[in-house]
Amino acid sequence: MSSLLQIRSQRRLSLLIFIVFVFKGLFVTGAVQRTLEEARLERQRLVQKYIKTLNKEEGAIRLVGGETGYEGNIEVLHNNKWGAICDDEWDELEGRVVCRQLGYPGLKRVTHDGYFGLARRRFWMDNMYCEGNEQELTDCHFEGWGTNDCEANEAAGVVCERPGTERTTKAPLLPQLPKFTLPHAYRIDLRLRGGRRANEGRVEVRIDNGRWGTICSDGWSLLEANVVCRQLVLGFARDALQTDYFGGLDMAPAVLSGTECYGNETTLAQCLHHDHLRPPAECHGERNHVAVVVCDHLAPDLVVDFFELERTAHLEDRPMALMQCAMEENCVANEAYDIQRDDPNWRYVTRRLLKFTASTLNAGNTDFRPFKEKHLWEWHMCHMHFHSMEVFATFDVYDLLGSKVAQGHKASFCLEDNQCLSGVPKKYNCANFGDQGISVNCSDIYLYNLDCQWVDISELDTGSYILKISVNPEFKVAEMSFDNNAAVCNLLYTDTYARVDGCRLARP
Ligand SMILES: *[C@@H]1O[C@H](CO)[C@@H](O)[C@H](O)[C@H]1NC(C)=O
Ligand SMILES: *[C@@H]1O[C@H](CO)[C@@H](O)[C@H](O)[C@H]1NC(C)=O
Ligand SMILES: [Ca+2]
Repeated sequence: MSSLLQIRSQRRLSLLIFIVFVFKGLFVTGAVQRTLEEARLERQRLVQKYIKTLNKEEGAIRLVGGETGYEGNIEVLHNNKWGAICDDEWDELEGRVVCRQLGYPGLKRVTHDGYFGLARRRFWMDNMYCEGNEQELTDCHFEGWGTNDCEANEAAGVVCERPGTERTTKAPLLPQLPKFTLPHAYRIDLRLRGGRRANEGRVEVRIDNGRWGTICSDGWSLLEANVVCRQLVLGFARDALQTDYFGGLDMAPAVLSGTECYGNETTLAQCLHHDHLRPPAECHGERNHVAVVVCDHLAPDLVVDFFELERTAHLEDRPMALMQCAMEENCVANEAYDIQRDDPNWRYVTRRLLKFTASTLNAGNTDFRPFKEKHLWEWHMCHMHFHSMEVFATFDVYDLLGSKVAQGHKASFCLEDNQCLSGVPKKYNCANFGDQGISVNCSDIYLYNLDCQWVDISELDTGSYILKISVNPEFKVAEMSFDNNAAVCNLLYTDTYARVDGCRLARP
């Protein structure tokens, strides 16, 4: 009982953060400059992978019985239970999907006949058939859950490429066509069609007085949609959809594909597209789906308060005995789990944590609301809290060459008004399944003394690093701008202290 009261009184104990294990070096170093889009996709895949595993979501997969994390027999989650996969018809096409789903750079080889041990659980899948480009194993064809004629020694496995090996070893998923801005000399017209109101609809483009056409929906995101809304003087994008709800390709064929904006362009012509003379050069989206926007003059705008970050950052050595909840929530580095497994005195081993307060202001003109509807929030036992967003914030440490060296920390938070400018009433409150959000001119604050509000840097050598804190990192919730959603700071880590300074606002 007393612990419950304590929880009520500690304002944000209810916080929940996931640490996602991002393997050292998986993000390839300096030499290879990747496009924003690639980085975004990679990050999204990793996050999805871990969220699925941690949330025990249908279709999550894991490797068991291997010596390293990137090899083993495969287990898949169905109906909340893990099950093995039978090796009948198991070959490279299936193996590739597994390694990709797990976020590894590629497949080294597939294994048969229980190479990594007997199947420890029932077989969930048999006679797998993948085409090779599926995002998840469950997208492949198989006999049906549990239908199999397999013995325990028929477990299917994989050895994936070691994380950190060069991406060049991996054949690109899709051929990358070159992209260009549209020529200045052209006249580019833009309109929305098929919507219920003037502020929504499929995006139609006319290039140099040609025919009106739609935009291929591949990669269509809030970044591109924001540019369309800006150009049409309709404000900001509230939604970016890939749909035929407002009429699809049958209403107007696509004239642009590969559209990719940074987000600060004033017209769609400044964004990158496939060669417009061969439209649509390439479109993989769902049949008949086109790019759609919903614009709005109201939008939230989260801004990271880096002064608070610089002021509060400090080190703490914390015994693992006090981190059991945090370990359950995966708020520690991978190595901590090895210690727990191998060292009988693990409770007395300490982890070194870089702690800081993260404060986020909503400087927009409407409330910031969580991505998930209230009925989809998940109860989290350890911190006794509901998750309202899969990932609200990430905390990453990079070395000076740009490689991520401390586990990327993904956070699933409770959002509320902790502090508002004078005269602004607090509205959102996490307690008692209250509504979550951040009001205009209010800040959501995660104090440094909260569980999981840290980066576990135990394995890091002392030296100079870059600390990056990002909110709404996947651009899942619409905002006026994403260029102020991250703070990038210098981190000096010595034997006795840590200092964070020189922060600037950036893009996640
Ligand atoms: C958008 O921002 C990027 C990165 O800051 C910059 O390189 C680019 O020139 C900007 N583009 C426009 C159209 O302002
Ligand atoms: C938020 O604060 C800004 C700057 O102080 C002010 O201009 C604006 O009117 C405020 N908005 C609301 C809704 O309180
Ligand atoms: Ca923002």
